[in-house]
Amino acid sequence: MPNDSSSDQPISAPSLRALPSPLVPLTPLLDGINSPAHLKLLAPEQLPELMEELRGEIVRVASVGGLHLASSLGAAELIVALHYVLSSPQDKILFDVGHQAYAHKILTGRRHLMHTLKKEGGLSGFTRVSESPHDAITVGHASTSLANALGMALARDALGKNHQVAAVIGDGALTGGMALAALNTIGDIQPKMLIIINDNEMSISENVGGLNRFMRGLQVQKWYQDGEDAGKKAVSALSKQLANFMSRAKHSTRHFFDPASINPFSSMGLRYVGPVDGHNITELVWLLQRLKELDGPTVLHVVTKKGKGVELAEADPIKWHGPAKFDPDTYQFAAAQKMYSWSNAFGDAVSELAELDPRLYVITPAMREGSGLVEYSQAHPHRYLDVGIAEEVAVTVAAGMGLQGLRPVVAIYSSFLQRAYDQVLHDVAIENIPVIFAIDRAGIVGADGATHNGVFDLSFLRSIPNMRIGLPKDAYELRAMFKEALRIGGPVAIRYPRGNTPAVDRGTWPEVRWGQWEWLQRPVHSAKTGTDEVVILAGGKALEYAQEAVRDLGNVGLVNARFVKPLDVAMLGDIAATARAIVTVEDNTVVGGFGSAVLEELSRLNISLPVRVLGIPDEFQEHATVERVHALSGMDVSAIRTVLAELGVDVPIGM
Ligand code: HTL
Ligand code: MG
Repeated sequence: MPNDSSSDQPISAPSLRALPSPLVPLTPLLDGINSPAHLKLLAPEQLPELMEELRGEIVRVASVGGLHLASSLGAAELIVALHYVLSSPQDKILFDVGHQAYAHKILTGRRHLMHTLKKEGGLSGFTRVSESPHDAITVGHASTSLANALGMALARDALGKNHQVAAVIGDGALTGGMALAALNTIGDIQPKMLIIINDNEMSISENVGGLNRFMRGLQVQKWYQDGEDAGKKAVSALSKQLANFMSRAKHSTRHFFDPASINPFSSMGLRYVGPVDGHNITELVWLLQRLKELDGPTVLHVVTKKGKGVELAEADPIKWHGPAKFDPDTYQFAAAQKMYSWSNAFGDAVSELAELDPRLYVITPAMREGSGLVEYSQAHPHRYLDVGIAEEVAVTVAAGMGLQGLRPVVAIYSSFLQRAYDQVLHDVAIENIPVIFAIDRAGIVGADGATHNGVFDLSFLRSIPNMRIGLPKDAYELRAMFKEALRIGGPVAIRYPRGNTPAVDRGTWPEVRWGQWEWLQRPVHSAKTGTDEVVILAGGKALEYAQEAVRDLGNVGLVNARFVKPLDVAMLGDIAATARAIVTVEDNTVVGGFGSAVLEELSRLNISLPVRVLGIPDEFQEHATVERVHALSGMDVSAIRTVLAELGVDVPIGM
């Protein structure tokens, strides 16, 4: 990973470089910037031109697909202004979620590595402390920046330093409880810091929540006050007020520009400034130069457009939040085949189940699109709730619904459920309340890397009493499990991976009994060794690998271990009584996961036989393709075959 502060080029005026190809536009200003120090050499009048170059660069970088284009386009001016005015890495600039920070990466010495974003061995899609001294925090999950910034500001004061701490937080991330709780403490403690709200009215989908409504109100009121030529007038009016204010009360914590009669930020003791146009680079620079001098906490409310500068992205920021591969000149997508994802399988299942069961209610913490719920939300608007990026709230709202006789389904990504552990345990499980957890992106997710991998849910859920956990092998089994979950009640988790699965016929509802495993391949007794055989136990994504691994191995048993809690104790007992060895495979950490559950049960049965536990090792897995991470983790097809060979199975070489 590059270490920018040590590799900074000697500071020189921006130079013109030869074009690598006639298709690549000239970027004379950007070419001269390898660190924020170079950026500061530009005159303020050059910044608008730099923005053009930077936007083109971001579009080219993101055109390979799977990158956060629209958010990074929207935050570009803000990032340039912050680096122009502050001095990173001495001043700390924190990005909430970190998905909007491509301009920051480009300006801090990583431009030449942007083509490696989210690829194996390449740059992270978010900010990472270990990647650059300019990345103040390691992120990927939302709403952490304000508490982190508060900690840094307090550390600065405790250590007698005097740098600035600035957190950039989106209106979506601001809906998270952690962000709001941090504001509460910041208002109380009054540390010197900048809180920049990047308000684009969007989370991944349209933003929700009372605070969001309040901020809309601020905007409307502001434009109304300022009359026709809103944007420009707003900022210059503000500039005048700010100048007056500064001369009058330099250290006051009182708000000086507060268009709403009741402003929750000012009420909490935060100096509120805004709303201002987040694409007017000149005004942003002017404002930040002044705000950075103020004592106490200042909230700067910046209005931006998600996808700014690219017409299509501005018009459809949901589609362009993380677009597939596109042509950077024409913005056309490569004609992609429509695939059926696990999320689609879930969306179809709940849409149909809602017709059959009036108690069903689906809750999402800001992940309508990713969770496959667009159709459901349109078909059942009165039994659908988006709580914003507030996983804890999603789970406890479900507990309340469950207590009142509904059958809530919390649609949640595995890694984001980590946020709501106590809510699952305390609010749902103790009273055995019927809440179904539809856990998407379970297992390795690939390009989003360590922050987004969902490899802990089996471990942290199976330790909770009353919890049931199932891993469907395909979309039919998923449907069967949701139907069964509605029948049995209590807390039930159904986990499925990122990626595609064969489509199902709608209206088909196979049956499954909770806790019952399934033989997929019974081992043929081996005359050659005279012993009973090795049996593989695997569920979900890991089962795909296991099936492939035993395709030509008739003497190895394979079980669809589709329930991790409870285990199929009867079947496990039978297998343990006759098998020579057991291999477990799971797309979860091996620490406390499925293999651990099997070992615990064998211990209880007082049976000892060789058990090999394959899964994700006890380390954070970095970004790479899902298949590569599984291979590196030692749980893919070839790893399974290697273990079988070690256990004495006759495995043909060359597969
Ligand atoms: N829940 C949590 C705790 N963290 C994350 N990151 C998500 C869900 C998923 N997520 C994102 S980006 C994003 C969500 C919900 C929207 C953020 O909206 P915001 O920023 O207004 O803060 P904007 O895109 O610039 O509008 C990712 O996982 C990347
Ligand atoms: Mg937003």
